[in-house]
Amino acid sequence: MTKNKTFTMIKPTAYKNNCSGKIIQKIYTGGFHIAALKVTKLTKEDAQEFYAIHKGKPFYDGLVEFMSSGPIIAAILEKDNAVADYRALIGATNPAEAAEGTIRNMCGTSIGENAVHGSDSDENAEIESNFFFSGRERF
Ligand code: 3AN
Repeated sequence: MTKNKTFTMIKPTAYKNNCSGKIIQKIYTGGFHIAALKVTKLTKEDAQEFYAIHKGKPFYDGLVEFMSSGPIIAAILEKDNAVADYRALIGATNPAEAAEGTIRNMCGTSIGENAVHGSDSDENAEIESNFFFSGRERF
């Protein structure tokens, strides 16, 4: 049976701070298969489109600016119950409130620069995966 998937990005600050290795290790020890992975960089337009659901919120412009400010790592992760299990592994949106041992607790520096993105539903995991990866980049 095909496992569920989720989509993640290691955000610019975590990438710049050399936190990517620790995050990927957490992903593996959390029982996820990495089906696709790449270093890439969002244009401002890419970030606007990716975060369109947040358009109009007070943090939207800053989020778009930040997410297009430097390289990121994008990945598709597979596991049963992938969306919920990955959100548990990354912790609360605000790193200050993220539980000990979670990725955001470990590598996040502020609510905006919170180390990683994680899909919030199976439907969005599909949309977000397709935003970044072609069929021949998935294994
Ligand atoms: P999550 O990533 O935990 O699902 P969302 O979907 O509410 O959180 O927000 C998407 C992203 O927007 C967050 N990862 C964070 O970078 C940013 N964000 C959310 N709330 C705030 C806020 N109050 N101030 C600054 N940035 C925020």
